[in-house]
Amino acid sequence: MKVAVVGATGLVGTKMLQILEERNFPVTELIPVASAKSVGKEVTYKGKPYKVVTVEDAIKQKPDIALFSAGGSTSLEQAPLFAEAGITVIDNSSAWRMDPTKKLVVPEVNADVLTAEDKIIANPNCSTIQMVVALKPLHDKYKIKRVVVSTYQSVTGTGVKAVDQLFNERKGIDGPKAYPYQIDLNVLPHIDVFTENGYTKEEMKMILETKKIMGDDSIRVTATTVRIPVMGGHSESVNIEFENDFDLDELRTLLSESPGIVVVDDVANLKYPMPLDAHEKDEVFVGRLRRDETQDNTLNAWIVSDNLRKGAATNAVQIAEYLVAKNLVGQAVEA
Ligand code: 11C
Repeated sequence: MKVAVVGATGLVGTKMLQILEERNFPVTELIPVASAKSVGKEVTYKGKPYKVVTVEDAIKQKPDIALFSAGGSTSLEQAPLFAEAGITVIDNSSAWRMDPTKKLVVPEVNADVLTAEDKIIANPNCSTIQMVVALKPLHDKYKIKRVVVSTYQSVTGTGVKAVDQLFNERKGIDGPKAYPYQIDLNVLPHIDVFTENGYTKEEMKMILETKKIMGDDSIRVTATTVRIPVMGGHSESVNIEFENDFDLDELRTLLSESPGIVVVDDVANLKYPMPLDAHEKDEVFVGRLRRDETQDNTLNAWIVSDNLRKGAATNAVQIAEYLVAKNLVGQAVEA
């Protein structure tokens, strides 16, 4: 596969290169792409330097797949140029996620919706991805009625500027701010912009994307998304009400046998998921499993995952792996 990575110098783009390499994705040619100010810079893949090129140059080289992590407006403008040239785009921005003509995919949940005709495929928001990986087996078995989620999100979800803000504040250095307030030693109940209904866009993403990925509009979701001064990964406290009752041990076993999930739930030995442990891992870690004793058929859970990996780059590469495995991409499909 000829693979272009658009936004190759950003936090997620860099992680995409790392994950393509780690998972030994069948890259025959790598085409790193970035904005004009990064063209000519070099990125490293499998120990070799590659020069960053423009979008136009990348399209001329006709990659089979383009992994996009270049922001919503760039994606709206440039993903169709790739798609029109027959290149399959897997886009990490929010640009196409709720477009009814585009698939929104988490491989463990709904890879089967993909076809060779899908030329722009949307990668969901990080906080949504880790939640639906855990929700899917539970929904299949017990049928979810309602989800109440509060998040504790890493500054890496915002990007390099936010990571710099956190460490500058920690060292007492004045510098550019990614957030309207100090993030070190603080908590901001505010991720992305506020919308008319008082929820933030991040909260609305969790609500709407969950229904689309799970393929079930009847699941009611409400969310509060919060930024905390942490790297490593996003954490989520999730209250899940089911139509049917569950046995807690059986539910724990079900989760531990489901794809992409590691159950860490041994409070007697102080074992529970934490972003420090999830960092640089591809799985979704689930723990603190317990009954909500105030309501029938209801579970409390704690879900942690590395937002740059499963929440972004790993999920995108897994979509690409699925397309390759099912022969839905590349020369063979076009011939
Ligand atoms: C955050 N979830 O942690 C965001 C980052 O729609 O892909 C990813 C935004 C997105 O700030």
